[in-house]
Amino acid sequence: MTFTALLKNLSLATVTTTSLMLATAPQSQALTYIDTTPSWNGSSTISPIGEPNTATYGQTFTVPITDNILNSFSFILGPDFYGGTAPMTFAGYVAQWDGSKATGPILYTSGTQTYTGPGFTNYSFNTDNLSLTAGQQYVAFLSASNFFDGNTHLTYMAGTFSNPYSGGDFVYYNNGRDFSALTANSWTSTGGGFGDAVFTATFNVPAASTPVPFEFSPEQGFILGIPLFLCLRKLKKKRA
Ligand SMILES: [Ca+2]
Ligand SMILES: [Ca+2]
Repeated sequence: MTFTALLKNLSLATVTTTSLMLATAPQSQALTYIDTTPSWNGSSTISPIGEPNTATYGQTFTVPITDNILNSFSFILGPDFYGGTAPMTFAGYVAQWDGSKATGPILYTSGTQTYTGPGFTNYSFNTDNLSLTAGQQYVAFLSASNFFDGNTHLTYMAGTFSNPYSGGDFVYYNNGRDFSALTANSWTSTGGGFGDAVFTATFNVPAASTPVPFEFSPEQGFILGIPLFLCLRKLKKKRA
């Protein structure tokens, strides 16, 4: 069949049912994991975190080059500090890290969490596809600063006291109830001395644009088909 014959056989009905897939399938799997848990002995901890003094513990991390979407992060708290000062109320946060402090806006704030003890409790935060800058350092942290009530409430955080993760370290700030100090002043420890927290983070690639399969409606197909119909007629006349 020649190209002209093929054109002649192309009916308007064919045009009206043409479907086009414009994008590839979405990617939702986490592709990069940071996980220092294998370097934890199951009992070592850093303490104390909570009210009244050392209100903020965190871990700095470097965003992978292609997988720059943060899906989740986690820390482990416990056991109850000296057996009696839980509950410790706090929230989880993410912000950019400038080498000595959090900087810019707080990019993620969790709901209120309460450690009640007595054992270790894993706190995992779903950051809902938080888009970060590839290669840039950030800090994920837990802070009790916004939840002080005048009563001492403390616990521990699981720590590796080693350096399984090279893209960041455990950091802390004795910022008391002053949450704004976290982005204003250098933190008390900006890394190195305590190794890495027992910390996980998951990342994936930016979601591909949502697939947009579409079909021409009969009306659209008719309208789009008119120029083709005229073109075919013109072609037919020319050949005649
Ligand atoms: Ca308290
Ligand atoms: Ca480290």
